[in-house]
Amino acid sequence: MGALKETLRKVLAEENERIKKLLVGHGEKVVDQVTLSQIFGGSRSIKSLFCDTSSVPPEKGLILRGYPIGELAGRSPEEVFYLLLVGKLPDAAALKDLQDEWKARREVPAYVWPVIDATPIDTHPMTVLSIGILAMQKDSLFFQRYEDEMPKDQYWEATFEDALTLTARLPDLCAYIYRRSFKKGPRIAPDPTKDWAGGFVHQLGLADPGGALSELMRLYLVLHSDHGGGNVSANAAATVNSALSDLYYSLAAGLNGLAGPLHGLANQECLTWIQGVMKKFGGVPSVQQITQFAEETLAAKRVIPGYGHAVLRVTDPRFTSFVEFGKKRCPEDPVFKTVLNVFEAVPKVLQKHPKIKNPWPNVDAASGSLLCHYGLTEQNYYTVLFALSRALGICAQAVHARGCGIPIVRPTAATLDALEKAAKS
Ligand code: CMX
Repeated sequence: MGALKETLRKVLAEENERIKKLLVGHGEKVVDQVTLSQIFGGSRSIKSLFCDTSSVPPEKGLILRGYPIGELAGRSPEEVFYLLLVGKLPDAAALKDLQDEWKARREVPAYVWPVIDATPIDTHPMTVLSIGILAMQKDSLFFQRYEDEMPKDQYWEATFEDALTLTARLPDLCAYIYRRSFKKGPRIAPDPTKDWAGGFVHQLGLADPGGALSELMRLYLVLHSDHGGGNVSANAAATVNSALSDLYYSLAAGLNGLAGPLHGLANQECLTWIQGVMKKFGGVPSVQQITQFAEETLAAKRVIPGYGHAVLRVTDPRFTSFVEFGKKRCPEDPVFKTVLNVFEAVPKVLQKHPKIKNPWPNVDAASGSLLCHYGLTEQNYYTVLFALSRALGICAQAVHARGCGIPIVRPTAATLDALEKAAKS
């Protein structure tokens, strides 16, 4: 891993130089302003964070290190993790280096399994994942080295080591959570011949003749890897990490945010909603029937999962990539066909409500239908897949934040009195 670490050292030195230059003479430059509505509106669109791994222009969607996400659809999670860390795709040697490193570190320590086994079997898989990550916290190199008086300029190296170990171990941990939660049998040992996604599918123990599920998993793990710095999971993890809580604490914090139904849990909710409409109409519902069902959902003051977004104002390109996969691989699947009909019906329903700023599908609108098609039918598990992927972005962001010396995050909260005074002034 020496080569990747040395490349990162150079990349971080250049990044720091750019930040230093930017701040000299421009430190007081105003880049945004804050309105009262934004303070009461979830801080939407205020530019107050720094994140260089990816960005989400509202009219385009996710861009990872300059690559629109659709262009990365054929890549592996390993390549994307390298890209997030270093800013460019790896050559063959660098890719092999990272794959070998992940393989060497992938075994979850034996003390973790009894911790997992102590949770009630009906505990949500996201809770079990969070517990599993925190159970490994004692292995944090950052934590240990901080206790040994690590100097500040080495924070990023210790964070990088934790990032590699954590991301290497997660497939094993996540696969066991699946096997245990859904009574699929004992843990399956890692297969050293497989890549990160293929090895994970192998450990899930699902049939994968022809490798289509592994291909879908590769796509899934690429598409969910990062989404800028302001989303709940990235933002929560970055805030916690800025207190120099190590990556185990920070990742668990971020993933706890991902477990919310307005964020990552929406992919589980989305499949449940789709199954609800299919059940009601006895098969693949027509666009008209879905329209009626969607209007009933809104009338019941519920959200339609998989639609809308806090930033995006177009169809999420990650949804488009999943749809392209489905059209190629399983166009006749009834759940997938329903997803396409929902795409025709729901935006028109949402557009009738001007308060809904984005009527278009997000990443969660199609993935469940594809997972179901390949036998991964337990939707309570879907956010764990999202988490496995999002860990790549969270870890890469933390390495850069510590490498750039970003201080503890501490915005100021105003009282109602102070805001009323500001409104009058
Ligand atoms: N169905 C019904 N109502 C919706 C809606 C949807 N899909 N999307 C937005 N709205 C509503 C909001 O609930 C809000 O209502 P209130 O004013 O009554 O509170 C109103 O429209 C305005 O919301 P907005 O400004 O358009 O959207 P927000 O930035 O507040 O919220 C999001 C964004 C994603 C939470 C919202 O669109 C939503 O709840 N979508 C469904 C859940 C979902 O798919 N989440 C996954 C997002 C992707 C991810 O992070 O993983």
